[in-house]
Amino acid sequence: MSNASGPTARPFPELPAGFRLGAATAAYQIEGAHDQDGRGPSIWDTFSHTPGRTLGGATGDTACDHYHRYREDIGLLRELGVDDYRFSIAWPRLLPEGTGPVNAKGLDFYDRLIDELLAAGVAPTVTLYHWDLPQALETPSDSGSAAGGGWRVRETAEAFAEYAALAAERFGDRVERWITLNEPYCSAFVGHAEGRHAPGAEEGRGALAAAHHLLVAHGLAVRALRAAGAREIGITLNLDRLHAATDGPEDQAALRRAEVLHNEVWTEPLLSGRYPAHEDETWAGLAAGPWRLPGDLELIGAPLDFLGVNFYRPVTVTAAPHRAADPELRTAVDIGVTEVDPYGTRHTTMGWPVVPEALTELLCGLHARHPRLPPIWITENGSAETDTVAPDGRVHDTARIDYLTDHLAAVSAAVTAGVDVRGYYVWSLLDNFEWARGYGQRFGIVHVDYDTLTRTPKDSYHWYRGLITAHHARTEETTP
Ligand code: GBH
Repeated sequence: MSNASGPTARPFPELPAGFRLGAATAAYQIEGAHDQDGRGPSIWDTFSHTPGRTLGGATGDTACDHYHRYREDIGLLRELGVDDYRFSIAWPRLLPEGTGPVNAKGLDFYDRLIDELLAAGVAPTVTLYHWDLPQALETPSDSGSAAGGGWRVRETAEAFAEYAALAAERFGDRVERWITLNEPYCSAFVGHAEGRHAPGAEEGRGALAAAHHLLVAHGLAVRALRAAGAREIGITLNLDRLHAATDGPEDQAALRRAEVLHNEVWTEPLLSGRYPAHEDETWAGLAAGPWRLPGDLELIGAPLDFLGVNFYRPVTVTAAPHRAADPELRTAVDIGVTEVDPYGTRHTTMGWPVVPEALTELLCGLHARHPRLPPIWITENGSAETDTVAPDGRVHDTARIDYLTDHLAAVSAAVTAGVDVRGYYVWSLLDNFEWARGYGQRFGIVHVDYDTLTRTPKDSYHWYRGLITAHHARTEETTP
């Protein structure tokens, strides 16, 4: 396609007819209104309000105030012309205690959101869990009925299935795609072993139990969603395209350990119905832990309609001594691996190297390794940049336009090579609360001024709009 694509004047990447384009967000990162209309607290409220946990003590109390400004934000989506919008439901808005009494005002909010999206011609893709576990499931309140323990206990997976059933019964007639979990790797390991995400724990066993219970939660939710007649069901993983720093045996062994921890702990049970075989005690522990019950792997490995993949950057690893003194932690994330950065290329403000071909390689690798691979959706891809509103009132984020152009071309190359990729969502519609990094990282194609909450579409927004228009025109030409 030869269309000039705006500020960088590079051609738009060619995508197959019918390929769907969208944008993504997550509840805690944009909604705010953390204590309004009956929403219960989540582990991210607790974590962000704990001193020292997030950059500058940032919280999601207000965030982008999307809870009150969703009509304006849907207007931005309509103007943009996206096919799909991926957002997450805040579990503690529907069920303030995680289980038990339902909050009608929470259901009403997502009803209105979904109806307005449909009126704007945008299909909803709903993530059920983007990290905001109801606090009552982590530590029970005096009045609460939950047992506590969070993802370390099986009851949380059972509560998740009830929540999934509630959401599917209420919204299933209007939701196109359901994503059970976003990046369970982060929930299990960043949250329970590294402690950099909520609930901020540094436990080996706890992290392994959480990993298993998250997978069980996924399996139970798939069953509940199917029973409620949900349309398409999948899960979103942050899979890594990994390299070893050298060909030496130690780095190659480190690479294998990282492949297991970052990718195979998730892809093997989900796509092959088994835990990865590895000599390392970690994975033996995960597979044989007391948390595993007969039938779990069949449940976890039930067929999916799609696999969501979030991709930002490749990772290169080298062998390193264990960092943790605690031997229990060594059986979880501290696997004797450290990241190095040999990438002589541009880096985003996250410090992440920009290497688009790594996305093609990741997708082709998945396709080659998994005979049962369902269709893939890129459910997040994007770039954090230093975006400021220029004197002309615009945000000239040409580096982001380059990033998105190159990664869409990388997806297109994977499709050409035979990988079944159905859609691509930009992370993110809005600048938002970037977890432990607070408001210091801007991923949006729309700028948010956190003092006034003014939204300013960046140049990348206008570029994406042009790309979507051109893609739709081309799809109409090729499909009678
Ligand atoms: C995704 O995570 C998330 O789904 C999304 O919510 C997020 O906004 C987006 O990517 C961009 O990061 O805070 O310094 O401890 C991607 C994987 C894992 C990247 C956790 C940041 C924490 C680094 N993320 N990691 S730090």
